[in-house]
Amino acid sequence: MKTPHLILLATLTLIAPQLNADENESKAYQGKVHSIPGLIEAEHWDEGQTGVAYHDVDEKNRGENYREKTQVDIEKRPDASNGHGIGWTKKGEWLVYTVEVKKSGTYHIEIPVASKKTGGIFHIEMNGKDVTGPIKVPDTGSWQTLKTIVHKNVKLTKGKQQMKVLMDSEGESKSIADIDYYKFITSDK
Ligand SMILES: [Ca+2]
Ligand SMILES: [Ca+2]
Repeated sequence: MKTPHLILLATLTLIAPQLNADENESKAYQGKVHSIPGLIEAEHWDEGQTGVAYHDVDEKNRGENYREKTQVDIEKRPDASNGHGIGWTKKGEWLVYTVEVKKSGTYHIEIPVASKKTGGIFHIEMNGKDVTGPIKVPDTGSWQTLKTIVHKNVKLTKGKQQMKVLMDSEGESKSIADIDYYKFITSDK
């Protein structure tokens, strides 16, 4: 009489790790892996649940319902690329983007940001390794004014990887920055 239980147990054991793997997976937004060099819209972080694809301190999306239900604060703004960016950023928040670096080398990143008063500090990791060091956000005059900052000397290794943008500390603005996109440009001749 024990056999059916054993079969059930064996079946569950086979299925369970797959379910967990799926739940804990961060997947490229709409199945499109971001290419580097290239432009990555800040609002196109990975699909996946909180703690996997993102962490946002605000319980609800404080801005626009641009994509699936999420805690991440998306902002609709006509001055931004793709008409959207992220806003209401707080210390401890992060976003994951599945990317493919096409060529190993040195890059610089152009990032349009907006901040009323001096913004905060964030950094970018690739597969858990800090590749930028602190990126400081200046006062751009208002939350409605995007200014492109350029972060240089970013060394990247070829291959598919997880890019993670981490909000480290808040500035005078009590936030880090509104961010439109991250554009990776090769610095190598
Ligand atoms: Ca937030
Ligand atoms: Ca954008």
